[in-house]
Amino acid sequence: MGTPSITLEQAKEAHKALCQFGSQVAAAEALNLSRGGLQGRLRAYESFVNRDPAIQASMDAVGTQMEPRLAWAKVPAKDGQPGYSVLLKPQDLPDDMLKRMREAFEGMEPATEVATPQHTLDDLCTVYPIADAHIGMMAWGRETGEDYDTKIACDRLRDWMGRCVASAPASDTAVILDVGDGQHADDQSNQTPRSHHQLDVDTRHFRTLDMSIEALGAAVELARQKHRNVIIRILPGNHNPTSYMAVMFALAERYRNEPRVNVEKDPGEFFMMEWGRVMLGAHHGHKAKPERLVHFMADQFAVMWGRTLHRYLYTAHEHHHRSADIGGVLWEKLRAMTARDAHAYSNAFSARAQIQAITYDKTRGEIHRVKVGL
Ligand SMILES: [Mn+2]
Repeated sequence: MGTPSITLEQAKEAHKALCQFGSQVAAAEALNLSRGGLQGRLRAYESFVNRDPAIQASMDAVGTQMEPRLAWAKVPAKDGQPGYSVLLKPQDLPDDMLKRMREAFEGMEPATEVATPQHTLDDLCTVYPIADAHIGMMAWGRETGEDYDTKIACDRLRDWMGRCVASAPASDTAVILDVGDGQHADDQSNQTPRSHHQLDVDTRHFRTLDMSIEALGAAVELARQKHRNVIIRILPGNHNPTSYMAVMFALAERYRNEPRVNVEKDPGEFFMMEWGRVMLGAHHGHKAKPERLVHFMADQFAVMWGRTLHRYLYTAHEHHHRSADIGGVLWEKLRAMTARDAHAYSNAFSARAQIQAITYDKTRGEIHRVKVGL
């Protein structure tokens, strides 16, 4: 330590000199000390006089008289118990620092539950589809026209969700729908799992998952300030057929005691929901063309199909918009949230990044839409 330890005698001597000479300047001169040196000994004397009896007892136990700045003291073995070392560390926070800390904490709002919004529109449901976020992807702006990395992706997700929520109606229910490829890589091999295409990744997979969970959690916090109920559904894509589970399980645990937030822990790759006379379906779209997905909806969810009049199917995967009426379903392929990577740029893909808030009325189907993008 840089500060030499002060003995009890030196501390007492400094106090005595101050009493005798009446000023710190005179006392320091008499003891041939700088004023700072004298003040250090006076502080040591104060700490000795005002010492907590428990601290004094523990110092007696290890055989020291003055509180050192920082020191290890050995307690010898006794009665068959092994010896151990104690770190003596003074806790001398000046009064003004304590005052400043108290003032800082006094102004801080405690963390509270998000209150249920008082006014929501019972017949409305707003879906926030987030397609192909590709968190963890790396794009170099000089090569692709736009930088992208994990931080940019997560900031974008929070910012765009905030804008969507602000402009959407105060619907009773919100669905945050990750339509697959929420993460760019499935593990640290940095290849697509099935085709082994090389991937440009920003960083460690651990960090990508951690930041993905935080960003989606932030999206939920935004949504539950406006909507009475929030449903979260995370679908797998071809880039993250396994790692999507980590995000899903983490969010399910995060909201396990929050009755207004329902994280769908569903092992299937299809999202299907009924809202009045509305049928909503979603799939990443990498395994079947939309026509087959529509047939599948009619076959597998025949009862829901029969009860509904307005039917919608969302897919993702190809990062550009396309839409068609297919046999009683309005199918829509969504733009991606991600920027283009080097592969997309070199293949002359030119789609713009976007997320949306799409609102459905129980009897009239889609009635409102917000688009947020670059
Ligand atoms: Mn995909």
